Amino acid sequence: MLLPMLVPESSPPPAHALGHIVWGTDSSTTWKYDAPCFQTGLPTANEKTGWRLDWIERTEHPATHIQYTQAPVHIEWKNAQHYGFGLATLPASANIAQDTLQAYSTVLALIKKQGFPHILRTWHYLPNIHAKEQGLERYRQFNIGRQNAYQAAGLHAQSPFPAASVLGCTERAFWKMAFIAARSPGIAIENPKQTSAFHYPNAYGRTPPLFSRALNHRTAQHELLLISGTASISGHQSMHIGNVYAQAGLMLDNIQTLLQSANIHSRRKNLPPFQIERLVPLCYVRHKEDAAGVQDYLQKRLKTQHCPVVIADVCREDLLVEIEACGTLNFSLPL
Ligand code: 3EB
Repeated sequence: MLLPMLVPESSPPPAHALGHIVWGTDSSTTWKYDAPCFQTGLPTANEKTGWRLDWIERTEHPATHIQYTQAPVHIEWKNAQHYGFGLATLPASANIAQDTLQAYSTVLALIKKQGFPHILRTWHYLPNIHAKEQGLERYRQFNIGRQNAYQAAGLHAQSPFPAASVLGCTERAFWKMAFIAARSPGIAIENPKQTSAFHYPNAYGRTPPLFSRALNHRTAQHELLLISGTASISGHQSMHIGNVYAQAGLMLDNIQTLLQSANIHSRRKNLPPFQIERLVPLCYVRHKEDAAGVQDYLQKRLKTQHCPVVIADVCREDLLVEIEACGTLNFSLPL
């Protein structure tokens, strides 16, 4: 069973985590992690502490933790029974499509060799995401590299694309991706109110973004739901341009619609389904000034204790806010 746990960065890391993602920085914490740790460098907006997402697989199965280099790509990888978590890094070149192809190809080959060929979730924070490179936005160049890598690996249109988050960041030196992979494939969940990203029209780039809106993955003990970065998009169109609260509203409506789709597919018919209040959320806002108000709005509507808000460039220039989420249904727990 894979459990996501969101904690302040100041909490001690749990034993046996497969991986960690840290948003914000708390210079007073210097944990030594026994698993790949993605220090995203994205700042939290209005909080002193950083937030850390710990991925924990509940299993007796011993873990394998390796460092793998195929220059210039370096991958740190840790797996247990059903799941593994990885962090891929390479020095950024002047060609993000090439970097993306190279990094993905190395990752896809490594996870196959390790016995976890199904990539379920990716997190990307790309320097200068809206800047142009050879006349084309870097995000679009990234999409070209990602598609080329899937094609080269023969994965194109075969198993579902992973759930993903792609945002801009300020760190310039490295191309980085954190990812989760599994021994068995996930089930793609799409949003009937949004065009599937892999079917976006050419206006958003000649190479579409290859990700699923959400991925459901199950073992005998549980169901895992991994929801991609979700924004104020209806069909394929950005909505409520310039209005961050209206965007936040539609983005949560999109999460609700995705949950309905996920619950139709869920195996757990007679038990409580995935519920928005029980998900682990993480929100991105483009402008620092919007962070506190958006956080307040989200915590009221999500009824959650805490929704971290970090500052990042959402990958469509006209969008101001985006949210991702994940959650687990545990079959063995009475509810
Ligand atoms: C969107 O829905 C907004 O390129 O992998 C969100 C999540 C977005 C993932 C990706 C892009 C990606 O199109 C942007």
